[in-house]
Amino acid sequence: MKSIRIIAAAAFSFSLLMSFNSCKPKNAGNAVNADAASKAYVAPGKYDEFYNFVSGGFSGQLATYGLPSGRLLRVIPVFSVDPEKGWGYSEETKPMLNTSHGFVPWDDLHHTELSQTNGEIDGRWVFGNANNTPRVARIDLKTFRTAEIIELPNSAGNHSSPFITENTEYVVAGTRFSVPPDDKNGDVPINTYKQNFKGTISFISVAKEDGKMDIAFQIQCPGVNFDLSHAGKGKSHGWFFFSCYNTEQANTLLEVNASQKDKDFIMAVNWKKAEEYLKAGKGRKQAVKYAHNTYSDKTHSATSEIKTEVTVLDAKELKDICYFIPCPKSPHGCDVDPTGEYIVGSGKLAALIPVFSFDKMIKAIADKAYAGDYDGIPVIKYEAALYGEVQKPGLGPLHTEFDGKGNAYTTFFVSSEVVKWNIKDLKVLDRAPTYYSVGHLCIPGGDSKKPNAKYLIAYNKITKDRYLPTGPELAQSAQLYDISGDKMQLILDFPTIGEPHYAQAVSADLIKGNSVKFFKIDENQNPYVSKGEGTTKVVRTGNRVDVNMTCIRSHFSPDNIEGIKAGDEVYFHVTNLEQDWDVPHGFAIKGANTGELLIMPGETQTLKWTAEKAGMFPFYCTDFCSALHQEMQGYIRVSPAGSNVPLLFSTGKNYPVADTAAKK
Ligand code: K7E
Ligand code: CUA
Repeated sequence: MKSIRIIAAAAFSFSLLMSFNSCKPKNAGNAVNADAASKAYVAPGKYDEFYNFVSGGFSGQLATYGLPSGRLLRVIPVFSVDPEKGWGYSEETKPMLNTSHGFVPWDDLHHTELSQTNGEIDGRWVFGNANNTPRVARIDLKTFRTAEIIELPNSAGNHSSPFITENTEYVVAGTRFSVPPDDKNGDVPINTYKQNFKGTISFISVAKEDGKMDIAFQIQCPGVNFDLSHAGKGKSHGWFFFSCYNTEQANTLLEVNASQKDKDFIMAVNWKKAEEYLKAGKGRKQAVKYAHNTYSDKTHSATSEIKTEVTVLDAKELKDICYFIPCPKSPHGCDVDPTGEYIVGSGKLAALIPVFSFDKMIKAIADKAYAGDYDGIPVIKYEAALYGEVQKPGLGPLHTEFDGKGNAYTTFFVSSEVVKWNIKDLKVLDRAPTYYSVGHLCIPGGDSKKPNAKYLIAYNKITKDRYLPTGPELAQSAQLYDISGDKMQLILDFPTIGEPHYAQAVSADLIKGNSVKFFKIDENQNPYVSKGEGTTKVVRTGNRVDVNMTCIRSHFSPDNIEGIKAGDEVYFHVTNLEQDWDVPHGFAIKGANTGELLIMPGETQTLKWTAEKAGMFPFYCTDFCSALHQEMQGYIRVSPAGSNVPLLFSTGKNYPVADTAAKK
C-alpha cells in the first residue's frame, strides 16, 4: 500500500467530518509498560511459541520470525535470487524463476497465506503472491523452500492473492490491473478501458496429497481493480469475497479519478456455482502462455513447463456466479470473521467500517434486492447486505483480523493505530498506537476459523524515529502486541526484511516436528549425483566440462583438476555426502559471476562457471562446516585455448609431472 498521497488527500477531506486531533490515539503516552520486555523474552536456547511468515514486499522474499521474540529464523527466496543460498544461481534452481517473459528473478511479494484443513491452519504450506509478473508460489514447510511457482495469464498486478478456501481446495488470485485478455489484441488505445479491459480472477487448485497447483479456471469480470480478498468459511464456504476499487474505470490519474464514487464494491463469488458451470462445459478454452515451475526434492532440481490453455467462465453470461455489494470507499482489506457470517470491507477513504452479513446477502439475492447492475453483474442494495457500520473507528482503515472471541482488530494507516471492536454491537473497545502508519496486521490464525489470540503483530510502513538512522532508508518494522487481556499492550518492536505486507503466524508445534533434517543420499536422483568419492569424474564434451564432485568434512573430491581450457564451460555438480542435520557445504570459485552454491546434506547442486583465461583458480567451501573448514579447498588449472594438457583430476595424490604437461 503505497498510496500515501491518496490517503493524505482523503485525510484532508475528512477534516470536515472530524478533526485529525480527535482521532489521535488516546493512550499514545503509555505505549510500553514495564513488564513488556519479559513478555517478549525467550531465554537463550528456548524455542519461540509461534512461527511468523512475513511477506518481504519489494524484496521478493519471505521471512520467518519466531514469536514472541521477533528473532529472524530464515529468509526464504521466493520471487528472488538469494546469494546466501545460491537460490536462482545454481542450475537446479534457475527454472523456478522462469516465466512466459523469460527469467524474472524479482517480484513484489505482498501476501502470505498458510494452508488450511477444515478452516484451521494445518502447517503444510505457505503461499505467496508475485504482484508484478503475476505468479503464485507454494513454499514447503518441511524444507522451508519454494516448491512450486505458477504464473497467471490474463492478469497484471496479482495483488488480490493468494487467499485460500477452508480446505485449501483453491488458492485464489484477483488481478489488480484490468487489461485486455491475453488472446485479444492488447495494442488498443488506453482510453478504451471501458470496452477492452477485463478483470480476471484465477482459481488455482491445490492437490490434497502433494500440494501441486493447477489453474482450474478463471472468471472474467468487468474491468476494475481487484485489491484484496478472503474466502468464506463455515456457512459461507463456497463463496469468495473481493474488494474492488476504480469502479469508475479510470485509466489515468487514479488518485483523483478512481476516488469519485462514494461507494465501490465488494464482489461476492459463488465458486461452487462456478464449479458447476465448469463441469457443464460452460467454460471457454482460451489460448494463453504461462509458466509452471516445480522443484523436486528427489532430483534436487526444478523444471519449468510453458502451458498454453486456460478455461474462462464469463461472469456476465453466467449470471449467478458474481454479485457486487456497494462498499464505501475505495475498499482495501476484505476480511471474513471466523464464523463466516461477517464480511468486513475497509474503505481507505471511508469514515466508517461497513460489516456485511452473509445471511442477509443470500436473502437479498433470493429476493433480487438489487440496485441495478454494473456491467451486467447484479448490484445488491447496500442496506440489503449490510449488518451494520462501525462509526468513527479511525482514519484510513486497511485490514482486519479476528480473535475468535467476537472481536475484530482493524489497522488505520492515517491515524496510525490498531482498533479493537466488537463484531456483534460494532462498538470500539480499545485502540493502540502504532509507530507508524500500519498496513497489514496478523493474529495467529486470525483469518481462519480458529484464531489463537495471544498476540497481534502490526506491520508498519514508516519507522521514522524508532531505530538508529541507517541513511536515507530506515529499517522496515513490525510491532508485537499482547492481546490476551482486554487492552492491547505493545511489547516489542522488531525490524523486518523488505517492506512487510500481510503475514501469518502459526503455533510452532504444527511445523517444527516435520522439518527435513537432511536428504537421503540413496534417494538422490539428480542426473549428476556422485553417491561416493569412487564415482566422481570429470568429463569433457567439446568445450563443456562436467565435474561430478562430492564434498564431506573437510574436503572436495576431486580437489585438483587440470586440463581445463580457456573458453570451457565448466559445470560443477557438487553432491554433499553428509547424512547429518545442519551440515551444508558451500562451493565458490574465483571469478564465478553468479553466486556460491550452498548444498544441503544429501543434495546435488550445480554451478556453471566459464574458464575465461589461463591461470590457477582456487575453489573453497563457504560454510564453516568443521574445525578444518578452512582446509576445505581445491584448485582448477586452466590452460590456454587449444592447449593439449590432458584432463586429469585427483584427490590426495599427485600425478607425475610429465603426465600433466602439455603434450608436444
Ligand atoms: Cu500492503 Cu495487502 Cu499490497 Cu495493504 S497491501 S498494507
Ligand atoms: Cu565444508 Cu566448510
